[in-house]
This record gives sequence, C-alpha cells and structure tokens, in this order.
Amino acid sequence: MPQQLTLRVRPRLALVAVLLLLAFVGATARTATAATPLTVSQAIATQNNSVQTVRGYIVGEPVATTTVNRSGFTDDLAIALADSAGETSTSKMVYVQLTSSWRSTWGLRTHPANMGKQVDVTGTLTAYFAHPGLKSPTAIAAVGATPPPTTTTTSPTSTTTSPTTSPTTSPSPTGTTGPYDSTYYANAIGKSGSALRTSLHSIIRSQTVLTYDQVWAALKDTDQDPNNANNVIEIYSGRSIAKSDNGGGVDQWNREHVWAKSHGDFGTANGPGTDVHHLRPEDVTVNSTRGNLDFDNGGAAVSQCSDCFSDSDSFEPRDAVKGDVARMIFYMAIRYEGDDGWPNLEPNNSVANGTAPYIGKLSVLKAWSAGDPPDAFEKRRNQVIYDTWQHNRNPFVDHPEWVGSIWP
Ligand SMILES: [Ca+2]
Ligand SMILES: [Ca+2]
Repeated sequence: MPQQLTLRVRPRLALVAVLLLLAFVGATARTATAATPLTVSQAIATQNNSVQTVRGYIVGEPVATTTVNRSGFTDDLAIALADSAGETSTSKMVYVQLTSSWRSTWGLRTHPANMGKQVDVTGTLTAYFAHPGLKSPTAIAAVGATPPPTTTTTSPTSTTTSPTTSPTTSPSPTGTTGPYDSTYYANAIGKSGSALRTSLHSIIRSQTVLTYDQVWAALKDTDQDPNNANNVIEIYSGRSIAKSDNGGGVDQWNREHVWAKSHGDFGTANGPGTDVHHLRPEDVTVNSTRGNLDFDNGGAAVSQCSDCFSDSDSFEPRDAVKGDVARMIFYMAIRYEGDDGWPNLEPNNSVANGTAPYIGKLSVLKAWSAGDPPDAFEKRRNQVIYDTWQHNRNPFVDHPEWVGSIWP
C-alpha cells in the first residue's frame, strides 16, 4: 500500500515540476520576444487603440471598406497589409494610414514596386476606412533592412499563433525614454513624422546665440578631453590637443563647421555659423581637407586623420564619430527651418550640393547614426551646451530613434 502511494505521487510531482518549468520558460520567452511583431491576423483581432508593431506584406492601396487597388494606384494615402503577399481578400487585410511624412517613401502611387514587400509598421490599432486598421504610424521599415544595432533577431515565420488569440503582452513602445521627456520634450513626446519635426523645431529654436568669438571658449568646455582638462579632442582626427593651441597655424586646432558653412552660405555671423551643436575643434590641415565636402563612405586615406577618407566630392570621418556627425546634421536640419532669417537647412541624398542649403548623403548619415549610437562624450557635450552655453538640446542625441521617424 505505501509503495503504491509513492508511485502514484512521484509522477504527479514530476508532472507539476515539468508544468512549472514550462510556465517559467514560456514567461521568459514571452519577455525576451516582447518586441515580436503581430501578424496581420492578430492585428485585425486587436483593434483596441493600443500601439503595436504589425508585420505583413504590402498587398494594395485601400480606397474603400472593401476595395483595395492592386495596380493603377491613385494616391499615397494608405497601404493594405496581409499575412500573405498574394492575399486578395480584404477581410484578411489591415489598412495602414500613411500620414504625410510616410507618403513619399511608402505610398504606392509613388512606389508601385513596394507591392509585395514585407514591412513592420508601428502605430495605433484602430479602424480605418471602416475596416480593421492601423493609424498614425510612428515607424515603417522593410523587413530585412539594416536593423538597428541592438535589435535581437526574431524569426517571425516560425511563430504561428492562432489569429483568435489576443496577445497577452503589449510590445514595448518604439521610443526610448529620457530624463527630459516630461519637461524639455513634453510637447514632442508621442508625436512622429512631420508633427514631431514641427514640435522639435519649436522647442530647440529657443536658444542663446553665441558670437563667433565665444565659440572658442565654448568648444574648450564642450569638447574637453575627459582624460586631460587642459586639452580638447579634435572631432575627425581624435587627437588630444592643448586648449591653448588654437588658431590658424599648421597643427593648431580651429573651429570646424560640421554643416559646412558654404552649404547655405551662412558664414560665421551669429546664427548657424556660431551654433556649437555642430561646431567642433579640428586640426587646421584636416579641416582644410574636409573643406565643404558632403559626407559619404569611401575615398583615399586622409593625412593626419586616422580612419578618415575623402575623394573629390565627399568625406568620411573615423567610425567613432560617424553617428555624432550624423546627429549634428540632423540637429541643424530641424533647428533651421527658414523661419528666422536663416536658410532652411536640409539633408539630402546628393554629394554635389554646392552652396545650396543642403548636405548629403542622407542615407549614409542615417546608417552612421544607427551604427554609432550616442556615447558618453557626445551626451556630456549636449548637456554642457544646454546647461552653460546655448540652453537648447540636440534631440537626436537624447532620442536617436527620432531620426527614423522624421527621415523614414
Ligand atoms: Ca560616437
Ligand atoms: Ca530645416
């Protein structure tokens, strides 16, 4: 009798242990893959105004509740996603609103070749065209495009979940949080695309404007060598040089305009030409080599600048500051919108901008920003400018993910 009891109890204990283990593994897996996108079927079943990421294939242009154009596209206002690239049943599609900032990249009238592409779209799951939808997207990215550096690999095709099962955990929001979200950036938080751009512009345009002479003192503070308070670090070459060794002589450091001042021809009058968010110490010779070149990968090695390259139309800085350079350009684009007497500065995909208020190459700068996230030097610099000199911030140092929202 006691022996039988033992036999009966042990398997139960083992079963309980296995179940507990499975529950634990399940919970762990769920936590680790919280960012796994929903399928389109799941998105259709989750029309609850939550912000989620949905993965699907672009299958057409919705124009009415049950009408989706698969060719002859009429506009760039919306796209339909489905779990299969060949889907034709509108009941198996989610309709994605393309707010203005997404139209030039994802609209089917402009980009009919996007048909069949697999994308991840983040936005609010709510009805659109009186049909299951996703509105106000904050991110749209082709699956398999250059992933952000910290993205964990997930295999979406291997996780098949019943369409009727609502997810029990919400994917984490696409944005990161920062210490200034509830204060300095309060009006920008939650926005995306052109709304985010407008909001950030009105926030950062309020600043103290320095004179070109004050820039010397500012740079000695903002770019101080963390290992030697008597020195600054030159942006491109990375060399530590005495603060006092500034000027126009060979091997001295001077004030490099990362947004080359000829691109918009703003010179060194108080304004963009004295905005220390993009002014950096650099060796006189290297500064001269960079000149007013646009930024792009490739070229010949640059003298006195390890890991820097240049050719006839572009300059490539060392890897450690590629992201810094990109985020300075993005700051300038949003700070200067043409409403205060200065040119409307914008990045574009050209490397032959001349004196136009543009600088390239946008696609490369975006990759540089993604590949070199803000580091301690760059963050300290932003803080010192905010605390001591200009009292405005570079939003892309605080929220690098905003780059992709404004320049998708
Ligand atoms: Ca960096
Ligand atoms: Ca601008």
